[in-house]
Amino acid sequence: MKKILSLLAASLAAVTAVQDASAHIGYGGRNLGTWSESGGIWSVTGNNGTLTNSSVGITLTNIASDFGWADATDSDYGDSHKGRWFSFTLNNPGTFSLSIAGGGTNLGTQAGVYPFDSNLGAQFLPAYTIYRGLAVGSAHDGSDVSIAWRAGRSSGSEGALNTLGSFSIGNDAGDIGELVYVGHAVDGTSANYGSASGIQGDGNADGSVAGTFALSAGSYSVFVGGANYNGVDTGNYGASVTFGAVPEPSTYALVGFIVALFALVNLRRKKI
Ligand SMILES: [Ca+2]
Ligand SMILES: [Ca+2]
Ligand SMILES: [Ca+2]
Repeated sequence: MKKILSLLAASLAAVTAVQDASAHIGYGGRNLGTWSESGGIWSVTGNNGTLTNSSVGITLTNIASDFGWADATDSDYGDSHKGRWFSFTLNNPGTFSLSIAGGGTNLGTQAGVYPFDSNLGAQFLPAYTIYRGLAVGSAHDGSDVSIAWRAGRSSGSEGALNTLGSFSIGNDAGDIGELVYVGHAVDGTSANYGSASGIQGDGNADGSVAGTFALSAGSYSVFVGGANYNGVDTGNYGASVTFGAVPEPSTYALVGFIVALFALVNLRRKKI
């Protein structure tokens, strides 16, 4: 039985490797979960990674470049496999935070997650874009439908990926779907992510970035990539991705209101 299990694991790893090599958009191993809210409490199912304090954390050790996100902010777009794709589904609307601790150095086959070290050279400055919707199965930049879409937008495009707006990408069977831009977060300043208009950096290129988004119910894609516009490194960077529900301010407001009400009632009782 053990042998069969390890054989299964090996074939699964092989399948994953093949998928990576053919550069289709895939979410395998990077599901941030299906989230449901009841009475202000969120529960999550189906997630990869670990669940801690109502947040799902997934560690990456194989982000394919240090420039993938930034290179898709310009007029010739970018390559959708120069980063990593995540998915999540919300059964209810809510406010969610997504943070990335990057900084992992490019150590090739020894890639892993290391703390950001300002004394080191090339490191991973993280950025991400959230899109509403999931890519159609086996979508890639080079399918006929993707190329047709790209040709209508920009001549000589590097791919279909647009990290500052919506874009469409399809598969070899001719299926195509749109990923609808929701928002982005990026580490650093224009000194690293370039001069495209509309980018909102966090002002400090320290290998980490975080953002909070009010999201409606539905399925979402997240592209995580490097924020070094002039980067050329196609190595293996590491990063930790953490996603979780943020308590609604209205909940705090309601609690505050109830506390104030009790105080008022108590005050009145004392007066009587
Ligand atoms: Ca580009
Ligand atoms: Ca480029
Ligand atoms: Ca930062």
